[in-house]
Amino acid sequence: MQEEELPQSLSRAPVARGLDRVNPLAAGVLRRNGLKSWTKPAPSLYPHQWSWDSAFIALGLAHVDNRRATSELETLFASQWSTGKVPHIVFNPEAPPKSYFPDAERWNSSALSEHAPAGPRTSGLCQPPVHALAVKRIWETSRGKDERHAARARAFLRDNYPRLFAWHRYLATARDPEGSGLVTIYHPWESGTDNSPRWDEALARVSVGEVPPYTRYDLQHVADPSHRPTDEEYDRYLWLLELLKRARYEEAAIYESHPFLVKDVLFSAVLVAANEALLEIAEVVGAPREERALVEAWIERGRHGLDEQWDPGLGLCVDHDVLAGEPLRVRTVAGFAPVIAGDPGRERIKALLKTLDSPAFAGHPRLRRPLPPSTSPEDPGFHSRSYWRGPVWPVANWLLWWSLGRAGEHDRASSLRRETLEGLAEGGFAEYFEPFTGEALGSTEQSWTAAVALDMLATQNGSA
Ligand code: 9WN
Repeated sequence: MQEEELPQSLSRAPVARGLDRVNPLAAGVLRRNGLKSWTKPAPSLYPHQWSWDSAFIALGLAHVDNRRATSELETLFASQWSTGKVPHIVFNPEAPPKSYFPDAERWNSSALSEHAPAGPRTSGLCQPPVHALAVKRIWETSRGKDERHAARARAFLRDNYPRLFAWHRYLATARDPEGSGLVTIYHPWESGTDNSPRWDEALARVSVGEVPPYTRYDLQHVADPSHRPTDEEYDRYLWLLELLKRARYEEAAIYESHPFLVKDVLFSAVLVAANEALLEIAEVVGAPREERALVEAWIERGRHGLDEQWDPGLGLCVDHDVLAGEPLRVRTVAGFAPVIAGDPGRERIKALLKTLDSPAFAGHPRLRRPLPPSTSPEDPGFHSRSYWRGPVWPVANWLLWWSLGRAGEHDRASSLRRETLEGLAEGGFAEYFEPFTGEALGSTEQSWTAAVALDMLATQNGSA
């Protein structure tokens, strides 16, 4: 992809002065991280293909290189499991040795599960299903283009609808045997917010057994180990992985004996939003009526499930520990799940905006910018530099911005967009940012950070 290929429409999108370099710089990050048909999440920390990163990357690429956006998702979906699961990592056989752990050998999924793809090697987990939102964006950005473009996009939708449907069906069934409308995760890595204090209580209940020896490589790619999860957290992550392997990644066996089963409200909310996008895609491709009815039922069930998780005291939605039968009352950005799922009703929106504007989140007086920290600075689990325990993540800002725009909260959405883009103009395309100083943390040149910037620049209120 060449920077000069950027479409004219992007330069017309109104942005504050001084932000005009963000667009070509963001496109440059995606170009440099790009491999043959997909994009690394970051230059060295993440050398493989990650599921929800790819969805965000495709969403951003849709504005600058539609063909590359489609190949990003096609490469990912080529590794879909026969159960419908889209794996959280597709391993890059050409990644330098000892660059990321756990590697394909540690997961060993194709040997352990008949459902894993035979060719590409993958992890045994999944991540939030942003993919249908990206497919929808690819469709939207092809509109108004020449007939060749539009025909290619239509064919892409036709090919991908069944894969998306199978993916969502997997989540609505295997991951929700209770029919609660909420997705169960087996590991904090599935949430995408790995070391968030959301999981502390449930993880503390897991008694860790003998973990085969391992070496972490992630720490060599960041300036300071405090940006990443601790060794103690890694022991727990690796122990859960051992247990999933012992269950041969079989859903029923996992559900019977796994010590970490949590209903994740952010994951579930993304699924509702993705199901809405899937309905629109179903319309375009003329999908069977029974399938559309199922998707509609999943949407309704998802919203109802989220409603049950509302915590009036916190003014947020909270996760639920299936095994302990208890809510996990932690104040994190995931608590805004109802607005991400869409249509939560006026009262709920009002309560969520009140929380968002309060000192618990974007109204905290010491913040560098009024952007929500991943964990509330008022929560005991808060840590301003540690990964999902406090730093501001542009990708989380994108989710809120997009959702608020969809809810008709245009002023809030505009302010989130402006602050996010100005922060990136100032600090670059880092993975996450210290909330009080704006210092760039984690990896530099993070692909999804660049991708959400491209989408925000090209889009005013959430829809292209
Ligand atoms: C584990 C790639 C991924 C993101 C996750 C983020 C981080 C991996 C890690 O990086 O997770 O999956 O090694 O820390 O938490 O959201 O998809 O960018």
